Amino acid sequence: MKLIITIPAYNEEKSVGAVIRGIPEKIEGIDEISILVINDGSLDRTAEEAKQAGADRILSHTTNMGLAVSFRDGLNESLAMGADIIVNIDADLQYNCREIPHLIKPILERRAEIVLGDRQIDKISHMPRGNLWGNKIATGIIRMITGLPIRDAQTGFRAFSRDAAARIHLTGDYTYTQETLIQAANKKIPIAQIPVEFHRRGDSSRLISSIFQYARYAGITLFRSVGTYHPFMVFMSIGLGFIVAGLVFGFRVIAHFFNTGLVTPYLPSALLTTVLLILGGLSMLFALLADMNRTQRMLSEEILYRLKK
Ligand SMILES: Nc1nc2c(ncn2[C@@H]2O[C@H](COP(=O)(O)OP(=O)(O)O)[C@@H](O)[C@H]2O)c(=O)[nH]1
Ligand SMILES: [Mg+2]
Repeated sequence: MKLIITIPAYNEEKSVGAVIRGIPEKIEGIDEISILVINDGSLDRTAEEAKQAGADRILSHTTNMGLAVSFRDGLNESLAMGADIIVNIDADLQYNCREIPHLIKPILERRAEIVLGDRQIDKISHMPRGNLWGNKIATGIIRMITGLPIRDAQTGFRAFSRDAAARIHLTGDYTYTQETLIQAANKKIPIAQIPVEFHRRGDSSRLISSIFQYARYAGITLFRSVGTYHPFMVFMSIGLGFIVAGLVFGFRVIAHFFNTGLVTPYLPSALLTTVLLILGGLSMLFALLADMNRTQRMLSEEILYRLKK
């Protein structure tokens, strides 16, 4: 069993070395451990510090591409390096490397293919109020979309089996946390959750400069993910919405038309009804097209899965 630990890092010279040195040298059930740092265009000594601390491979981007791209590259590189299990942990010492053996246990015992380290954000006092509520709302939305009892959808401390990593194809370029869960739920990949420690960050977040920016990007990612897997439902609902609105506004017009054959007394309503009904019909046609596109995506995903495997 080969375990690869991926560490996305952006300007983390102060902590990346300590994270790497904290990784256990031996783990029960694992024959080989490799450490892969994704150095995302850091302007400081992140790469040197990581190398010195014993990272086996450092994947460097020339410029800052963002965490989602780095995470995706980390998963794909790990698969290419022959990983059986992949663990992602942040470079900022907020998670405890000593907990890696617990995190991978459900995968070793074949109880799950993905394991989430639940930060138990209700029990900690150092998370800023805005982040706390942002996290709770985002997790609530993910629970609704996936139908799974996820406790912490934004955690960065996660483990993946080789098969799960090969099945997940990320396309978002800002956050990977929700997209992985939505895909996993759609593909019925079993997910386990274990409580983990979550410490205060020594300096400021590299990720969240404003909670509104995060909400905007996360919103777009969410909408895209749902639209990707349930386009028929999304566009049919929009179409039905237009048609119902059209019928409500047009009730009098239609009744009058059937009685007299005229719409002239209600010309503005007639116009609005026509527009709404056309939009509804178009949305429904679009639902059919999008559904065909989804079928194509599923076929492409199957090819990608086999290639990655
Ligand atoms: N590769 C890469 N990693 C990033 C980027 N931004 C943040 N990270 C890393 O992702 C992890 C989580 O970021 P962090 O700033 O701690 O986010 P927070 O814990 O949600 O506030 C850390 O290891 C960061 O170094 C980025 O643009 N690229
Ligand atoms: Mg952090």
